[in-house]
Amino acid sequence: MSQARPTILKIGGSVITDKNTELGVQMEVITRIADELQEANPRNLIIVHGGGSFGHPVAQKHAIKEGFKEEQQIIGFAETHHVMTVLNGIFMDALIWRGIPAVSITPSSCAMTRNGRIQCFEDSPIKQLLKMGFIPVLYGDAVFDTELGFTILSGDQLVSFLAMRFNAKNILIGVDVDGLYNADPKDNPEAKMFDRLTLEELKKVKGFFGGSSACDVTGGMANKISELIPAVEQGIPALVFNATKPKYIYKVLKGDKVKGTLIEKE
Ligand code: ATP
Ligand code: IP8
Repeated sequence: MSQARPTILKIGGSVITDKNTELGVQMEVITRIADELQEANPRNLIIVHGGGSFGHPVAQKHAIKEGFKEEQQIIGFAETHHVMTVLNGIFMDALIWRGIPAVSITPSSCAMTRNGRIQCFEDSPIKQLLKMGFIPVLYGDAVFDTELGFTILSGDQLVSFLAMRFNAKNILIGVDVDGLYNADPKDNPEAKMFDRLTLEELKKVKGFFGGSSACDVTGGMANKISELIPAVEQGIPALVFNATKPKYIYKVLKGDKVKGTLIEKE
């Protein structure tokens, strides 16, 4: 029997951490998300979480994304990877102690990039996890790069890559705003949200999507959207929604309608 098409859920660092405080965790949000995952009891789900106030400030301090240039960065790479494992541990704790069969997969141990783009990825453990009913959990990480020595692999690149590799049914992108707007809604209260965008429309409005107001080495919303395009081109729909809102993760996993921006091929 062939494996059912998985859903890829990204939980943004803006959701589970406080991006204005280094190593600040949004514990209440993590707890609530774990409760919602337990209640939704999803099958065929891959979760990817972002770096927020854990990965980004450390990666920025040591210029990890730019690659290896000097000896002092070596400890910086180790620290960046470590803080991501700490955040992942906090998230995993909340899932495991609720009886959710989630298993953490460390990107730096199964992926290598070439100039920042995934070049090889060992997917057999994820295939096996899905086949056996587990929920694989990955995250943006400091990874090894064949040209740069090392770099940062964003959770957003991973989401799109996994969606295409596993022929996902859909992509759900949880962030701390309601969807995609014609300007950053945090800077502009008049900004208008898009309910639905086709790829053609998305490409026209791409310039509206900016970075993150907090420390972010992977390009904020603008990069998130660029990463999504190849997966949507393959016919995989993506929904950008607010994962800080109670019950939203539960509803999107159940296929219920929530406020957000749906991106479809046409
Ligand atoms: P992380 O990279 O830590 O995982 P994330 O994936 O949760 O973080 P960000 O990279 O911080 O999310 O991107 C989300 C932010 O993008 C929002 O908080 C918002 O302020 C900003 N943003 C910029 N332009 C727009 C726009 N046009 N529409 C919506 N959000 C936007
Ligand atoms: O938050 C970046 O992943 P993202 C992770 O998904 C690091 O962009 C280590 C900065």
